[in-house]
Amino acid sequence: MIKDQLRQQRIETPSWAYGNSGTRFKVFAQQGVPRDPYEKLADAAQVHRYTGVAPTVALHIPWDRVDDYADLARHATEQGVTIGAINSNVFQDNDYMLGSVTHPDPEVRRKALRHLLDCVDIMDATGSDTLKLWFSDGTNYPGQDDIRARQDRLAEALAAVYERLGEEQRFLLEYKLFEPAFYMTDLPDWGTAYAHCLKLGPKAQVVVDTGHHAPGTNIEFIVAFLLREGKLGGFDFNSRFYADDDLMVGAADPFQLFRIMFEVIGGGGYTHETAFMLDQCHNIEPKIPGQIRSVMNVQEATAKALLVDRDALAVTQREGDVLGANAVLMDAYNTDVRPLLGELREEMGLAPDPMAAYAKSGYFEKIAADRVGGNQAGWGA
Ligand code: LRH
Ligand code: MN
Repeated sequence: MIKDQLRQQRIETPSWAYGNSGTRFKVFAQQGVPRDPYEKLADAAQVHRYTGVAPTVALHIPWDRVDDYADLARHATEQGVTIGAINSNVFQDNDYMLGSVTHPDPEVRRKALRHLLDCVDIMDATGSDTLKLWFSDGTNYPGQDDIRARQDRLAEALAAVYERLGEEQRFLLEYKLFEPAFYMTDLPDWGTAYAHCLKLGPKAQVVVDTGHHAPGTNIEFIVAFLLREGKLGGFDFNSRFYADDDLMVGAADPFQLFRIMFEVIGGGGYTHETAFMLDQCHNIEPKIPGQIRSVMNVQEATAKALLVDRDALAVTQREGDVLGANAVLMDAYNTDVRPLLGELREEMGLAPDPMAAYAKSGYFEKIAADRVGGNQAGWGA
């Protein structure tokens, strides 16, 4: 039973995790980094090859711009993966200094909306059904712009994108507390994203990036609430010690990831309707192993959450047995699920330890030798 549920898991890896990334202080280049989206997809296919549960790859436009998106989708299929969410990018163009879809200048707003609609065209060309919208829009000083007017502009742009979506398509609206804006962010929290999505309709849902909250935020409460409302579209999984650190999911706080997956399962969200995406940057660690480890962290948290004895929990909760109820959850969390996952991988025809299997494959040595010259991929267009 639990193995069947784990075998059904689908985790989407982000194309940008395979490229160079860093901070404002330094982006460290690494050997063997892909130079184009084709090589990124080849690397992502390695993660699926050794974990069996990472069959889709999110793209980011223009970082993954190509002349022929249908050909890129064909290449993905040849590699054993498919293209997942299309991520828009209205945060790197000089014109967006004061905002993109919320910018005071209607000309700039039109330019930003044009990009969002172009991303839907790319969804059509690649067969993707999901558009992920994150806006860096915000202000740095009180009085810089009118908070309410910017919400009107945001709502107008979202409505235009919603209108353009096809029957089977949806968009996921991503919120973030701060950065790059440091006074007010136009989409700062789940409530603002939820309110906009509610007004738009069923094809608009909220994506929870686990690095986008104020310290101390109970993220699993947000998950439970959005699931209850049918407005949880998915996750950008990563972890952090301080801000939007984009570290490997489960690395900084594996217990939080377990609590989140516990609410996902309890709220009926452990389905393929929920997009379980990774959104991470491997600034100093090797990229493909970093993604494999991240997928394994999600598998482990999910296995532990699936192990919770919900009948026993219901009894202890009904009886107000506080310690008893907490113990039921901690028993599951404190269960070592690695042997179970090792067995599952073998039953799936995979090596029990994906990290060791990838390391032994020689793939890294091959790409380090082959990928000489050209421009390594990164966050630059
Ligand atoms: C913004 C964000 C968003 C992406 C970007 C790569 O912080 O989480 O999801 O577009 O990272
Ligand atoms: Mn994100």
